[in-house]
Amino acid sequence: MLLSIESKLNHTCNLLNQLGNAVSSLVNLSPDIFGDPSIESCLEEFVNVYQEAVQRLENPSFRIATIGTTFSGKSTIVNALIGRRIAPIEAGEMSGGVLTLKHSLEHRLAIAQAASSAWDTGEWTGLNDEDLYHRVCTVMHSYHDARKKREYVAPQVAAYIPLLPACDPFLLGLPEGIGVELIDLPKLKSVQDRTNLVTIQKQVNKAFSLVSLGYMQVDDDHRKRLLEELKKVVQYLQGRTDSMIFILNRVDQRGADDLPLSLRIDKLKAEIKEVLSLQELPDVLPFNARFLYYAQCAWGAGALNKPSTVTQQTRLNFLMAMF
Ligand SMILES: Nc1nc2c(ncn2[C@@H]2O[C@H](COP(=O)(O)OP(=O)(O)OP(=O)(O)O)[C@@H](O)[C@H]2O)c(=O)[nH]1
Ligand SMILES: [Mg+2]
Repeated sequence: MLLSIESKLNHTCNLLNQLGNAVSSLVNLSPDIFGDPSIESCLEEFVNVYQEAVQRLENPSFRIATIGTTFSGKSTIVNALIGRRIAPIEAGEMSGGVLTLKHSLEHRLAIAQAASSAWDTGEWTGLNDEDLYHRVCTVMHSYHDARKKREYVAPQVAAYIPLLPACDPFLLGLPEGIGVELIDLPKLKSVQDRTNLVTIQKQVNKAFSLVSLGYMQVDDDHRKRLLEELKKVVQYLQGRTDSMIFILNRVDQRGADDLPLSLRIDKLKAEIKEVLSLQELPDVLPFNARFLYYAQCAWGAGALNKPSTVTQQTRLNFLMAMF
C-alpha cells in the first residue's frame, strides 16, 4: 500500500524520536563512556545532525536545486519554474553563491552576514521584483569582483516570495504545510571549489536536483570534461543520482546540420550512465528554458484558477520576447 506523504513524515518523526530517546538513555546509563573525547565529539556531531533533522521535519520543505555548467540556463530554469525574474539571467549576470527562493507572502530578502564586507548584508522587506533582482545581481557582482583578489565564501541569499508551484497546490500535489524552495547554484566548477564546497554541498545534499547541460556545450570536445565535473559533484553527493533529473537545455540552438535531437540525447544518456556508473540509462529531458521563462512570467506566480496579477503591458513584453 502506498503511504501518503503525511503518514511518511509522521512515521519518520516517530523513528527520529525513538532514536533521540535511545541515545539519551545510553548517555545517561554510561556517562563515563561519553567522557572519552573522541566519543564525545561523535556525540556532538550526532546532536547537531539530529537537531537539524528534527527542525527540518517540523518544517518540511520540497526543495529543488539547479546544478550544471555555466551558461546552461540554470537561473533561467529557476525563474521559469517560479514565474518571476529573481535569479540573475541577463548577459554578464553570472550567478555566484547560493540563492534560495522560499515560498512566502512576505516579499523579504535576506543576505547572510559574511566574514568580509565585500557586499551588503542584511534584510529588506517590501521590495518589488525589480528591486529584488537588482539587489541579487549587485551581491553577485560584488562577490565576483572581490574574488579576483582573494577567495571568499560565496554569498548566501534568500528571497521569501510567492512561488508559482506553491501558489497553485495543484501543480505539485503536495499536502498543505509543506514548504517549497528552489535553490539556484553557481556553475559546477564553483560547486566544487574548496572554499564553497561545504556550504554548497549542504544545499545540494538536501534537495532534488535539476542537472542542466547546455546544448552548445555538449559537442564532442566539451562533453567529456563536463561529465567529469558532474561526476565529482555526484561523488560529493555520495552517488545519489536518484534525486537528479538531467536536462539538455537550449535545444532551440540546434543547427540544421546537427545530429537529430533524439540521437544526441541517446548518446548523452549512454555517456552519463557510463561516467556516473549508473545501473540504468537516465532520463534526459530536452528543454527550452528561455521559452518557458517568457511564457511562465507572462502568467506570473499566481494560482492558475485565479486571474493573473501580471499587468497587460508586462504580459505583452514577455509574450513578444518569445518571438
Ligand atoms: N536560446 C536559449 N537561450 C537560453 C535558454 N535558457 C537560457 N538561455 C540564455 O542563456 C543565458 C545564460 O542563462 P542563465 O540562466 O544565466 O545560465 P546559468 O547556467 O544560470 O549561468 P551561470 O549562472 O553564469 O552559471 C541567458 O542569456 C539566457 O537567456 C534556452 O533554452 N535557449
Ligand atoms: Mg545562474
